[in-house]
Amino acid sequence: MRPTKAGLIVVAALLLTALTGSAGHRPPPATTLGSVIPVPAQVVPSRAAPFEITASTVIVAAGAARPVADRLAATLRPATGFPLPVRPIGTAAIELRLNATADPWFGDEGYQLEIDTTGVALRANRPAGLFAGLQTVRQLLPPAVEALSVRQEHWTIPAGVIRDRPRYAYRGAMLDLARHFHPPADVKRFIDEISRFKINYLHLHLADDQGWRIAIDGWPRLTTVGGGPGTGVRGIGGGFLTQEQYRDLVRYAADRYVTIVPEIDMPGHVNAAQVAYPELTCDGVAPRPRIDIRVGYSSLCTGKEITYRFAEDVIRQLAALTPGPYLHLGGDEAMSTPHADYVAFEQRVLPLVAKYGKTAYGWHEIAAAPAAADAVIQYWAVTRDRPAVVAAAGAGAKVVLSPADRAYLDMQYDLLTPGGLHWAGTIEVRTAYDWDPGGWARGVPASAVLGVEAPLWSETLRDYGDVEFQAFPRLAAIAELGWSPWETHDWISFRDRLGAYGERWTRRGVHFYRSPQVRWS
Ligand code: TNX
Repeated sequence: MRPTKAGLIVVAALLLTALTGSAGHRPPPATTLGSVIPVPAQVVPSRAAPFEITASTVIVAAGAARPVADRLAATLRPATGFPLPVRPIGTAAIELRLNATADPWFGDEGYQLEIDTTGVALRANRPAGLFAGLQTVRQLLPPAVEALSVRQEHWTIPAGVIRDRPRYAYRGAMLDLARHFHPPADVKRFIDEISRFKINYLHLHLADDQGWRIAIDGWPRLTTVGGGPGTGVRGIGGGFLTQEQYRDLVRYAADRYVTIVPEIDMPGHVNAAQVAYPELTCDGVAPRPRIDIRVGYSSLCTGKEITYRFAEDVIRQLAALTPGPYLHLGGDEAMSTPHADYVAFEQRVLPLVAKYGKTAYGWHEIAAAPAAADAVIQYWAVTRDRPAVVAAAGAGAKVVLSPADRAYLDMQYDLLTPGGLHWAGTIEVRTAYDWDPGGWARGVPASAVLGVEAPLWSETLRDYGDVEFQAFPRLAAIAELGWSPWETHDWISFRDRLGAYGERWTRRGVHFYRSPQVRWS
């Protein structure tokens, strides 16, 4: 039998223990090194005694490392009750440092964590890497670290070395605010949760047939009519974001190294906009407001100039509001737009995104337009052959994998779980975990894959508890597909780490699905 990498690591660890001997007098750690989601790229445990955070622990960090150190201290203070001062210089038990001598292996988001009995050294090229390392440190501490009041614990971190970096640059989650609006406070809670798993993009689906959720200057009725009370599925999902609220969300996410990707879906999925502005239809007659969940019946009038004035106003304003690189124009399920009109429409609007300094992004149907060669294409098909996507990738497009039968968080876990749809099948945790984004879309080379995203459509999600139930634990599975090297992919390992993680969700009050595939601690 060929020795596995994991096997070699264990052997190395045992040798190390044999050589260094003592297990020390400290209590054994509550977690093992490597019991982290997403699993780190390289883990070398040592049997040396763990490091223990105590009342006298000091954190040292200077310059751009300082904000991450402050965040680390702030996350550890409530449960430990320790002061954990952060100082610019000095000897410290916990040190965060940005590398003077950059090691390219770590890139912008990688980090190295060295833990021995005397302390913790966290190093990265960039603050985003320190932030990723901070998420790992949290998971290496006992689950009681999640408590909001002081707990008596040995706050140990297992000894060893972790070297880690992401497999993909794009690791996303999507939240649909159109079918049911979810207020900024809930979006922030969601950002808190996803950033723990090193998700770095949050795609917000801001408009659809049932509602329009972002204020656009010059088009006030989009939100007063299209986003007001009575909009949304069953008329109970009303609400919208002002531009100031959107900016605040962008800042909140950026503080957690999450970049927001706004989406306005066009030329289909536009009924709410057409109720507000009937001139966006071909006959100028306002359609009736829709609160059902059918798709494919609405289309912008691709032959009217006002359509392009509208699209450009929206694109210009969203680009100005969005520091991130991507602007998503939807493009899915335009069943009421004749194909030639669809292609002509995309040929005109996709370049507008570049005109305002952003990279266009769209659902895989946009691959039919040559302009998609400069875009990011979101693959949501349940089949693995999409020749148009292969052609676009060959012409330069990047692809984000969101196959609906694997990555859609709005699919039911099984036919008995409440909430969710099942048009793409049911998705238990193992189904969400056991696939490889790298080789999924046949004919799309691995080099064209930018990453992976888990979309959460909100037809059935009335409140934030519903959001959590659909997202967790499956989002953790998608996060691991996006971050961890394929060589580490192992369902049994993931299942066990997930089972141990459950206690952290429970302590935080996260309403997650207790899948029977997992033994929850
Ligand atoms: C299909 S997949 C849609 C959405 C629905 C979703 C429900 C895709 C790009 N469009 O309009 O909300 O199914 O699962």
